[in-house]
Amino acid sequence: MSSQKFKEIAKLLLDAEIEKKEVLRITADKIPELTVDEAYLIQKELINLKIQQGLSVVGPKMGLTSRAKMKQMNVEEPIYGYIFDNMVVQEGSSLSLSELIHPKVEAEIAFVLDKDLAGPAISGVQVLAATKYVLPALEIIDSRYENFQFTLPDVIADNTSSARVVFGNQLRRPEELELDLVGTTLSINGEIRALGAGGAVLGHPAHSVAMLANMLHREGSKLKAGQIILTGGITEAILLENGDEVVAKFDQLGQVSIKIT
Ligand code: OOG
Ligand code: MG
Repeated sequence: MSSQKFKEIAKLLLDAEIEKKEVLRITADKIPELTVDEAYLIQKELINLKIQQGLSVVGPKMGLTSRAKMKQMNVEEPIYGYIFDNMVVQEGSSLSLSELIHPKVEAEIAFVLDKDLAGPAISGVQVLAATKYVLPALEIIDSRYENFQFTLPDVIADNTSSARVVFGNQLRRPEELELDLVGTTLSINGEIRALGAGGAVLGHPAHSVAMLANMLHREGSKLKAGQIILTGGITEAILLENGDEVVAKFDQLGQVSIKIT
């Protein structure tokens, strides 16, 4: 597959995001045999286009790290993508549905490292030793594909559906908590729509960060101190509707909220 073809697909996905128009997934027509490695090359082209437009990376994210998410999306493998500065929405503020295609929300635990972490054999314990803070987050995902349906390579190319993120204001040291036991509820308009615990994410959210460091190593890159890293939805994602008041509560980590208008 030529790099020109990858660039064209990256541009198509970026245009879909900017114009808020869904597109047919790549494996349905353009490249049915797209591999995971090729999909990450398309993602890299997409990331480069965003950087050329003046955007900057807030941090990498993991996706499809919980059973609930894998089952919901019918994809069985964790993936990674990137969050950009223009995706960050202030905690407690509002987000207009008109900015997005068919957004869904998920509750996640985020990490901030105080040391760089490079694979290939990083473990959860090493992640915890390199972690400065953990904090709660809401991720708003918005696949650029028709009906939010895709295969593993499709979603990787589409920067893992990244669209918006809301970070909570409370920072905690990781040793103050047992992150796998941190209970989480995701409520909309006062009704709990999904719930789980940190351990739903690969047994412990630190394992997700370790896996990310090890996956990045394969392409010669690493996790950097100061980046905010999302570890993946604890529960299935919930489709957003106009007027929704979304609140994710995390035991000992506080809460994060957003209003959908
Ligand atoms: C892919 C992104 C998944 C997560 O936290 O699992 C993700 C998707 O479900 O569209 O961000
Ligand atoms: Mg997510």
